[in-house]
Amino acid sequence: MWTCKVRGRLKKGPRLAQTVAVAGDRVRFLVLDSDLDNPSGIIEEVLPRRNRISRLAARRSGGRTEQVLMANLDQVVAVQSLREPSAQTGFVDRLLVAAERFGVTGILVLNKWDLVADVPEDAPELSQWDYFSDLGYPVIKTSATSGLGISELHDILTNRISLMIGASGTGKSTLLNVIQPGLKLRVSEVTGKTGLGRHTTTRTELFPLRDGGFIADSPGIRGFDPWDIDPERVRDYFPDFTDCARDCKFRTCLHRDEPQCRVKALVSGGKIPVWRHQAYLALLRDLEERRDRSGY
Ligand SMILES: Nc1nc2c(ncn2[C@@H]2O[C@H](COP(=O)(O)OP(=O)(O)OP(=O)(O)O)[C@@H](O)[C@H]2O)c(=O)[nH]1
Ligand SMILES: [Mg+2]
Ligand SMILES: [Zn+2]
Repeated sequence: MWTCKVRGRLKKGPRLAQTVAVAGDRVRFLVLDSDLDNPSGIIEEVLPRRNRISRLAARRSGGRTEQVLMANLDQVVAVQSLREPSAQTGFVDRLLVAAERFGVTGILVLNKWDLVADVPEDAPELSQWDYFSDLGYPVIKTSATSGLGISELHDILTNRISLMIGASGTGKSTLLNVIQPGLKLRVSEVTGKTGLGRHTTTRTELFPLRDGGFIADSPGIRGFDPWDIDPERVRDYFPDFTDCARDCKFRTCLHRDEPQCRVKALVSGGKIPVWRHQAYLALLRDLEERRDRSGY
């Protein structure tokens, strides 16, 4: 494996230095040392990206900086744990929007299934996830402890380039260690008091999979504000809205306050869950506010 630095001049410009070269990037580099044990080089050029997964960088960056989490990927795996920490659909809705936007396949992993063994499968907190599977997203129920869903996860990762993403402590690194023990990724327990993770993984790193493909493990993130989406376009990235939107009275309907909106009718009728519509409205509002604030 070649250890490379990024040529200084590539870091100039409006973009965050940390996203000049990210996991999954293809680069051209100059060999500095071809010593077999520890070869090194310097990155001269990052080749054009086929696609990417990006979010808005932390607020302190001024609210207008893109943070590219990974480039040139086939699929993004949203990892949620059902307990310790508890799951949030809002995160999944937003990540799937980013995936739809850039043509990346979205997959949902519900981990720590062993911790909800006594909860009936049709309890709302568990059955709500079936909605994503009805929409066509693969939903995999896993437990790193019991082995549930591990072979399914292994198979969906094989021969593809994927990114594992989710809150700290959901078990991203643990799952990868079970799938491929040689990875020996560092993991740690969630804190007892708050039930939150400890941010054990500190950078996004890409690993080859034994049976083919590549997997990137990434540090836990709390929120996900998708990058580069117009408020007027966000409805197009909710596949459950796009079909029925043809029956809204107005072609420009944002499914919010407009009269004779088919999406709202389906929400009232129970065909689209209220939480799903709420997630859409919250994202729409965020994107509008962001545009008002920063003027683009
Ligand atoms: N009960 C149970 N615990 C699990 C499961 N998967 C992971 N854990 C535990 O959850 C804790 C956190 O696991 P990590 O793999 O470090 O979580 P992570 O998502 O990589 O966290 P960050 O690197 O901080 O983002 C560890 O104590 C794991 O043993 C599971 O399926 N069931
Ligand atoms: Mg980790
Ligand atoms: Zn509508």
